[in-house]
Amino acid sequence: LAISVAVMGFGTTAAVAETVGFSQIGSESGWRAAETTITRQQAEKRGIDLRFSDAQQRQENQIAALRSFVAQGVDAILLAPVVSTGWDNILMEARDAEIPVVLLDRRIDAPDDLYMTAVGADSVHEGEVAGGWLVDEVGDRQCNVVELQGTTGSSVAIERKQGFENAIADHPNISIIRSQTGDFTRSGGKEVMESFLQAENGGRNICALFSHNDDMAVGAIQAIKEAGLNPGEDILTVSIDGVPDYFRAMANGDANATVELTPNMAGPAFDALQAWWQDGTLPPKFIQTPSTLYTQADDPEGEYQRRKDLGY
Ligand code: GZL
Repeated sequence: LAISVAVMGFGTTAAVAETVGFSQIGSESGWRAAETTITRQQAEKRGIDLRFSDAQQRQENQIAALRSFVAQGVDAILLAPVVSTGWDNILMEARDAEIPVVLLDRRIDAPDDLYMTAVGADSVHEGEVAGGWLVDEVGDRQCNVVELQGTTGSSVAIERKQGFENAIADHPNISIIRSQTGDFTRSGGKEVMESFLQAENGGRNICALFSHNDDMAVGAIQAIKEAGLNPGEDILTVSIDGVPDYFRAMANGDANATVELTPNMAGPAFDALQAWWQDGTLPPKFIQTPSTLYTQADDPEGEYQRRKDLGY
């Protein structure tokens, strides 16, 4: 049985078992892997046929996947866009095929009629929460910060950086002395942190690390230890995601704070799609997920256990 509904420029045949194509960035971080696991679980429980593609963090692979989903005539597309530009043409092909696109966890620079809605955190706010913690933590003390940036050109790397800079703007005692991408990976975070430590008197000039995600921070913590310093004490660490291994580091005193990002972006995305398939209800253009700060005072061991049950 198929119900044909042509609404607001998106037409679709909402079949009994909808087919959704998911173009996932890759599995560069623990958070990303959890997002994939939870998306599969969310599709399963809704009886949605999920077609999955892992792009190994390459935009051209995502574009090819989207073109394939359009050719298959899927009922909807989920896209976690690795970078924020270069999507207009392929998204016009999806729109011309009347296939709605929902963005997960990152944003794009494109006309907003090219996607139905975007699910994710306010990434500028994430950076502001992280920076705000450091401002409160160091007070008037001079604090040289090193920054591990996420994937170059991704909306989250651009916006988290902006937010952190907003938070420290009125505190001249806090400044970012080095900033480089670690591409959201543990190995990237470790390698770049090693170069920061070597360049900054073995790390003795560094007061704090701001990392755009926990996986890079976990790699950096290893590098700090190998340099003979105590992470979480000699060098404070503040990060974003809230993955189990970072909570474990906080429980051990090796890390200080993180801003949680839910890996369950698919739940709100599928809810929006099902409402639309059901009766043509269109979601808002942005469905915001919360950004909660966790520190060593917030039962990090318990949070570690809770997230192990979450799909990590
Ligand atoms: C953020 C998401 C980021 C995570 C990283 O919304 O896009 O991508 O913070 C992941 O762990 O690589």
